Amino acid sequence: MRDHTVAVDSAQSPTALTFADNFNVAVPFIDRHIDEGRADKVAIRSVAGEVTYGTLAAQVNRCGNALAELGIGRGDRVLMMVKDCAEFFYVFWGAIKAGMVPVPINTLLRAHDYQYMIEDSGCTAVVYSPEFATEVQEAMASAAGSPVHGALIDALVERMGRASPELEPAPAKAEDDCFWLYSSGTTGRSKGAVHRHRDMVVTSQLYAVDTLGVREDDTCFSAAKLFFAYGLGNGMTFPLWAGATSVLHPGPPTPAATFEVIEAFRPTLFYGVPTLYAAQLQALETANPDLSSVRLCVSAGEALPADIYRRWKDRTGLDILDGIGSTEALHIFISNREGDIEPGTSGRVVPGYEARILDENGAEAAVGDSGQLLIRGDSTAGYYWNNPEKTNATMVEGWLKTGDTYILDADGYYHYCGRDDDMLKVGGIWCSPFEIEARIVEHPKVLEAAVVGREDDDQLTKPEAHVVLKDPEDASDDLARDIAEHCKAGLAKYKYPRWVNFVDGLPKTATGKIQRFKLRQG
Ligand code: 3UK
Repeated sequence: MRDHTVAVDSAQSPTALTFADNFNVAVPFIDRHIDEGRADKVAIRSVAGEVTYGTLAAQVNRCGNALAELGIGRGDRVLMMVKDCAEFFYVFWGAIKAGMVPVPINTLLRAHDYQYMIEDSGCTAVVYSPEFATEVQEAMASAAGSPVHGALIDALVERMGRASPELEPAPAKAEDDCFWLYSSGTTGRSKGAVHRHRDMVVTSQLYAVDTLGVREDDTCFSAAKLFFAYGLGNGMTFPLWAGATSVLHPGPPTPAATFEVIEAFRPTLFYGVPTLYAAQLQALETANPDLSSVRLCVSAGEALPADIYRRWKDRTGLDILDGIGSTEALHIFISNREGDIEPGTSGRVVPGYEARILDENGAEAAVGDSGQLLIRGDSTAGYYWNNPEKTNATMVEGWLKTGDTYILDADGYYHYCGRDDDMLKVGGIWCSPFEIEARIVEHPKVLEAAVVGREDDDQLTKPEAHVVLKDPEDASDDLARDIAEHCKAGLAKYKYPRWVNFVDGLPKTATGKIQRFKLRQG
């Protein structure tokens, strides 16, 4: 172990991690591989070509230097609206190595979401792929506060060509702020979860290596994008930690595209979300892609129905390991494992994490009884940026409230029972019913609306809208379609209601609050 790095003692259970006093996490994830003789090994594969660990380390340094030349200083936030490509790695690690704070952002969002994040983060720079230029530039133009430096990724890469490939890691401590990830809230205002230098080490070792079994000879392909905590681990930190190879796909993760990537790059590990596995199963009725390189699949983001697990296993012969993670925890903390799968459950606690289920009185729920899930572990975010109320409500004495209701059974498996709030997971991505309702009522024919989650034929949740029209006579299939289109035009596309029901009125409390539970099916 050289200075700046971390000692991994796998003889202990859970694995003990000891961090050097001066610890910049870019050193063990990027520079370590040069010392360990992996300079010529391929770190990243994609249609754009291959990047070795040697090139990666040099490009990370060039990028850190190029960002500094733009006037970005230590501690400054760099928002990233970047597609899955090698440059994502350069910006993320270059910023960290130079002491800046990268903030990967969901690239499916819209200008008003970005404007909020620019203002909330007080970022000095936004780095973006050309695909997102329209929404990002609109957001930068309307954002209040000091001007933000916008850097199109191509221009940054050009600047990197002139920058030095040497960069000393900025001094840091394992507990120092390192990067943020935004997590959606019910009111549509997202919260920046502030992660530390050590957090990616903890998830990579405890979940990826010790639980999932990621190895140096693996090739990882995550259909979930790098800007999600889930994809960030799957497609970047896990392969980098293990000295493995990552396959990146810059486009939308459709069934056809993911099959093509698997056939072309032959990954051994595949990471998806339940909605994708369901769509892939449907596509497999008429397609017969060669999936033989894959040894194991992972699912997270929302509960994987037992039926999808079984159909996937029957059709492909492959296991899917369902596990629950969160942006705040950074990655999966309860999971099924190879040889220990209980379909329809989230599995058991990942060694190194602790879980508690509390009843409505705050007492430990008995085995078999449902309650609120709290977890504790060394990868959880320290706080939400600029939001002490949410921090105090969510992070209590080292425990993280997940917002999920769970049952622990007598065999140690955790059964997901739903959310404690009204938030929906659609295709593994957060979706606030309030935000969709606010958009629907902007439609000129709508008086009011309530949105709830409804299970589709695959038992996966999608938004359903109950709409009261100003004139009930206007109700028609055409208007229902028009309302869905109106949502697609103004919101991130996955948020549109899949069903629009016209109703005479909405169930409300005496104080006028919509009683969503009365609108939910079953
Ligand atoms: C829900 C699940 C049942 C649950 C994530 C893996 O999804 C991730 O992070 P988010 O912050 O959402 C967290 C919330 O999503 N959820 C996630 N996985 C499952 N519910 N079964 C599951 N397997 O409500 C949780 O609180 O978007 C997933 C790794 C990293 C992540 N950030």
